[in-house]
Amino acid sequence: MLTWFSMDLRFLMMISYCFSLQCETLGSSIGNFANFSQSLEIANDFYADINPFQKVNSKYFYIERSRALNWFEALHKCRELGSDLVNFRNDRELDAVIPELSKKRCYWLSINNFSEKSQYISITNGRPPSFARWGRGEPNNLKNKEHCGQLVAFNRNTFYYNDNQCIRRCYYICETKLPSQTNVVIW
Ligand SMILES: [Ca+2]
Repeated sequence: MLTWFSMDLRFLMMISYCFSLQCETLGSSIGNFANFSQSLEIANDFYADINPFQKVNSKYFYIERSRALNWFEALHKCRELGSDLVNFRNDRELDAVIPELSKKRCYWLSINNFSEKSQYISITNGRPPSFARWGRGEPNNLKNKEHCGQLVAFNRNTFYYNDNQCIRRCYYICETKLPSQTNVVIW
């Protein structure tokens, strides 16, 4: 009786959440209560796995650690995760993420100067960044080929912003306020 009651309760919970959160494939999930996992919109009172993002202060960041890409590929990967390339708003945000980075690597940011050479804007909101920690003499648009913003540790010391060629391969950082879709498990 206890088992049946538990299964019924789980079933009712699943139905309830699917109706309220517009479960995508309810039909395929019925009959597999023990490991029911679906992609659902996050509810505030609901436990949600934010993987692959990690929370740093009030934001969620994803730091790519395995594959370097050009700026366009990096942007696409962030969009696939429902996020954008990072647009740090202030020193506090940047300094909180720096300990997670490798000084041997570069990381793409959201800023570029595609539309106007003298003006960097963020692809995240189409506006000039409210914060930028450019390295000394940067952005220098070396050989008139550098149009994408990256984070790099000059001389493997401290991380600064630098403009570089968008086709260069760097790792990248994605940001989102809250992952809009994630895996939720109901036991
Ligand atoms: Ca440069």
